[in-house]
Amino acid sequence: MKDKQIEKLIKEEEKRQKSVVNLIASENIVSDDVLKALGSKLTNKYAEGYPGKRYYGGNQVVDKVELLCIARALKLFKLKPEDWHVNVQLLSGSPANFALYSALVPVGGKIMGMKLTSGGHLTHGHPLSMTGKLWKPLQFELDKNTEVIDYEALKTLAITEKPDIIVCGFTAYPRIVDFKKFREIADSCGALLHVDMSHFAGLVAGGAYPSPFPYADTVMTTTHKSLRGPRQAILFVKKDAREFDKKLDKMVIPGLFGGPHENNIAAVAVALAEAMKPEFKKYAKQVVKNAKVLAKELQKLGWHIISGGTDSHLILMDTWMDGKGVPGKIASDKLEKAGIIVNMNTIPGDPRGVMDPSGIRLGTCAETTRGKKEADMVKLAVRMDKVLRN
Ligand code: DSN
Repeated sequence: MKDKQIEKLIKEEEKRQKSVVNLIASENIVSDDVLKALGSKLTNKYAEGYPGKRYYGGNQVVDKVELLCIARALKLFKLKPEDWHVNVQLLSGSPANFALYSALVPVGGKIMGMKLTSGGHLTHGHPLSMTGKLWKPLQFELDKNTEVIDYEALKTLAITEKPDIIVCGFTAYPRIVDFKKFREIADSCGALLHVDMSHFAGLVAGGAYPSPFPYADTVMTTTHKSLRGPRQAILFVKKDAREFDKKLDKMVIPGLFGGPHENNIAAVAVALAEAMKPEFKKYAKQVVKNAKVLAKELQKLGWHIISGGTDSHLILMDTWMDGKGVPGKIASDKLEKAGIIVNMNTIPGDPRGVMDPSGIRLGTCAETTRGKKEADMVKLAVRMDKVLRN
């Protein structure tokens, strides 16, 4: 590179990434092919609009890129093009959720989603997010004793409050979600069911987590977490008389965004093809096996694992334990000093608060990409326990 300053920083970051154990649940390590597509000359092209309907000239090639990405997204999740419409232009999860609500929920309508402190996301209607300002938030929490979703309580809330849309999806909920029950709850109050599968999309693709598609009206995923692609998002909407496809595409452009990043879209296409390979199935299953072992070992060492374990790549660990342990921020700092990267996180009903929470969130996607197996998780748990108790 001619820019030596940036070259040096990129090298520094590469070195940092190599030298640490990465347990950030939303991160992964992409292939060289994904990086090549991201850094390709496709970045030079403006392509406002959709394949075959662009505002600028010269889109013969990027049209093929975008169509290939869409076809691969459908194939990976076993969807028929006559049943599902796909938009691959969204840059990340938050703008994708925002675009979906903007297209399908009237401003002032109600969004029902899991509270941030229970494992939901800001864009599931948190009062500080625009999704909780432009729409009325209806936030639910987990059952205090079991630390899992109480579907009966959700149904009562839905029937009483009649949300326009129910968001099912999480950034810090470790368990399998019962999509069928969510569908029944949505039907009981006439709401749309939107699944945000950003965290577990790769597990769905690899057959290690149930698919939400038989139940959802709309599905969003980011592509950079368990799916192991570049930073981008995909929106899937059911194709039927409700015309979600037309409403969504019109909201994305001209409603909210301009030119899509075709280099990102190409990189997503590469990741989707990688996720179709038999190795990816093995990978997804190993991600879950590793998380289960790590959770169990930490539990054996005396730590409170929220909900008693995990069914996915994600573990929520209460490090504070009512004052018997350390707050999440201190736990995260101590681990970082020891070369283990995690993020502090609230736990359900957190007594401490969002900026100084009681726990940490762990994930096994990145370390599984590096080839780590169950025995490594046992050692890792012992190492983490030593650091946290020091
Ligand atoms: N920041 C992502 C996560 O870590 O889960 C969600 O936006």
